[in-house]
Amino acid sequence: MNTDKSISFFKRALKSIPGGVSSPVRACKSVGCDPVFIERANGSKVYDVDGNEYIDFVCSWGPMILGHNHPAIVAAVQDALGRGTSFGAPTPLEVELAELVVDAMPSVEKVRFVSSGTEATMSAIRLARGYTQKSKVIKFDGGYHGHADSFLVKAGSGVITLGIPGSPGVPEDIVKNTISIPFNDLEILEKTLRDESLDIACVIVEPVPANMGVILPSEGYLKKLRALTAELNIVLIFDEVITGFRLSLGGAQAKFGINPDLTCMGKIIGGGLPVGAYGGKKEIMAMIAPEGPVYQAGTLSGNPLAMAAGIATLKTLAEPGFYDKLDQKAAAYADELERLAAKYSLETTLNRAGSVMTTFFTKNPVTDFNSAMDADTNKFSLFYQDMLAQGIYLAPSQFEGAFISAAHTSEDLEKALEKTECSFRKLANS
Ligand code: HOZ
Repeated sequence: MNTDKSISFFKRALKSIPGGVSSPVRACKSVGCDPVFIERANGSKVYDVDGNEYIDFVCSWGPMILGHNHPAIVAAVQDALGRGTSFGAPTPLEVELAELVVDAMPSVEKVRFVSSGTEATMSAIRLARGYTQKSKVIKFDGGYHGHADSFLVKAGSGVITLGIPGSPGVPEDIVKNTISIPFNDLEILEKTLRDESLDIACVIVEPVPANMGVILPSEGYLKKLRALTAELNIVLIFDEVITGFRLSLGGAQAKFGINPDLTCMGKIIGGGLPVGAYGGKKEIMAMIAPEGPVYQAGTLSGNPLAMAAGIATLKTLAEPGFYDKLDQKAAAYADELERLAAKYSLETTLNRAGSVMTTFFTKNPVTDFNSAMDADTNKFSLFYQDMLAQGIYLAPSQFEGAFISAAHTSEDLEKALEKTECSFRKLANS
């Protein structure tokens, strides 16, 4: 595969952009590759500047659940574009998307739009602190909630991928207000939450963690988390930036039947444009300025192009049978991946939630950060490089998910399985 143009763009990018990248492909460093530069995408495929075609399992790291260039989204954005790109003022589109979100997400009574998932999570914890008048934030080891200071404690995603322990620039004074505990451990959870000396304002959790690879909550774990936080007047925040509109139209909360107090959204809600949102109980949301005293702002929040893309996406996702079809396709694909791994006696564990999955290169069950860290990242790097060379575009990290979109055809998935078999065979013989 010729990637000369990507190589030359990367050299050029290194001169003006730190590490040559702005997006999550900074993780490429961990798999010993430089990123390919993308020229365009359509449906289930992305095309690089050298004209190579890839079947895309990154899906822009989650948002492209309908595939690239979905006609409804393109039409909606084009229509909005003709009327102006930003007003810093309310629009009918903003109200329509808010109503769609409130209808879809069981626990969300009111929603505020921002421009990224990070903005949503950092605003949500400020709100939780303002509402409870308490200070500490509980998160989970390997949980990733964007890159605001408070979350860069035992964080997932690029932080574990690049092996960064924390981050210089985050003051100790801020870090001391974040407590990170292991996911799926009920005993530590209860002990921590019941410790009155901690002054806990909120717990923020990805209900299905997907930034240390996909991890499933153990039976009853989220239910217990909800019960304890309700009992102890701690605000429960679901970070549904990945799971929202992915596991079902109502996200993980609808899937598991658990209502958090606040929900953070991003990715799919913007249909590929930069949108985030946070929402929840009216009583808590009433604390946000200008209704209440908790300040939060953003010139481009509620941007009309992004709102239009979000509306078109959510309306398409609401079509009957959408998630059943997508999940069945993903389940069948995951079964085949597991069959192939067994055929070549590879030690892997596949975790899947609906249409997002991770194949960990370890035979042990992966239930939390520590067990995720058992995965053989060298093996993953070889696998990644070989798959890329065969035209299969995966996230360049063992600790991310592979996304299936509505645009993946059975031919795409068969082809991806064929290439996977080739890679697995090589790994088995290496
Ligand atoms: N949430 C993104 C993928 N899980 C990572 C964002 C980033 O690394 O920029």
